[in-house]
Amino acid sequence: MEFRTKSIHIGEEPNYKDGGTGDAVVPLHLATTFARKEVEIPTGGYEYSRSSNPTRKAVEDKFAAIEGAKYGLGFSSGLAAESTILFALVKSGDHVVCIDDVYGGTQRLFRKVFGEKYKVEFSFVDATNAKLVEAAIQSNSTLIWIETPTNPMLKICDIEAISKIAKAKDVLLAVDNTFMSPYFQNPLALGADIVMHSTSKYINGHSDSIGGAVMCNDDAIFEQIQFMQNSVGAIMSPFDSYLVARGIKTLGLRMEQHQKNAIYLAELLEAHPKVNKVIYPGLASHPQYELAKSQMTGFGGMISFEVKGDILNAKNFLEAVRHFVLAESLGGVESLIEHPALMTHASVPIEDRKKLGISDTLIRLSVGVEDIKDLEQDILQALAKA
Ligand code: P1T
Repeated sequence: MEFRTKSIHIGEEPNYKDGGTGDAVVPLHLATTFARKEVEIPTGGYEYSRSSNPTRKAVEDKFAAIEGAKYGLGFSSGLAAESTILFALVKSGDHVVCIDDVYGGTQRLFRKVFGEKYKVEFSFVDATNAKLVEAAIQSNSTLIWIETPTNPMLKICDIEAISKIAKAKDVLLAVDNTFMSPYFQNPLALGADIVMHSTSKYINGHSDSIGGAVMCNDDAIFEQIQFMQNSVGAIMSPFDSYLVARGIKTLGLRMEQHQKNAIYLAELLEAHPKVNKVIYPGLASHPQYELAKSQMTGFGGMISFEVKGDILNAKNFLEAVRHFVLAESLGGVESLIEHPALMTHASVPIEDRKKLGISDTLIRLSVGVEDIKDLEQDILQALAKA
């Protein structure tokens, strides 16, 4: 099956068996527990909803299908998915190599929780250079964690090259694929061991559900993560599973429109006199444009750019837009705009932000699927006020 067919049909095959009603859409199963006819056998295959739930199973089957994976798991947030991966696969005294420009919340989780509290060692490196990843690997390294493209600098890592290094050094590679969604990039096919998504973004796509997903192919990795998920209880609720399953059905359609609008606006911004620089993987000016074309099937809907001037010019712009909602998060049908240094990446130490290029004039756009004429007008009138 092709992507859009899978995203609609997998996990929602009508059930006519044993008096099943043949729902064309997965029902919302709110039951926390499931009755059995015999003491030792769960009659319908389900026991207790923390361990597994029919609505969650439907969305988990979709997660696996759209990433081309054997297994999918649904979590209560992207960070819950990340925490569970680390609890399952990393222990105190282990070392993790992480890309430097990682989402601020991920960096906080790694440094403050796993680093300071559980004594896991981290090296934050510029993983756009695979050699730096290789050089950072130590005898106690067990995991490499990358985001590509990164949040918010849209740096791109060579997944295939890093996966070869990981295999040679017997270290696992996990990729946060939130920015591209499974429609534009499939890290498992490029050699990654684990893929993670914040489903709060493109996968759900409507800014009305916080969730996370993990996909993998290896039986042992899956069993460890599933065991940990059931043990710590970081599960996607039935209602969120229902919403996310619904969102996935239009993921392909939405990603095409996000990208179309983003390409248009990236070119508009790049040519504008009040703009310093534009970072978008689909622009020939992006330093890894060739790599982007080779490992992704599209460029997505995220743009970062700097307005000319100082923080006041940036604030004027941010407060002047009308159709772009000034808010954290990304990947919804509505366009969002934010200031990484003051909002999503405020928890990243200031020296690190400076090194990464998260400046006071950097603005991040999550380009929605609205009519491009309205978005264009909005950007132009706000730039006039910047
Ligand atoms: O918010 P949550 O579902 O827990 O996902 C965390 C997360 C993980 N990975 C990436 C790449 C992310 O962008 C996020 C969340 N990011 C934002 C809220 C943001 O505005 O960037």
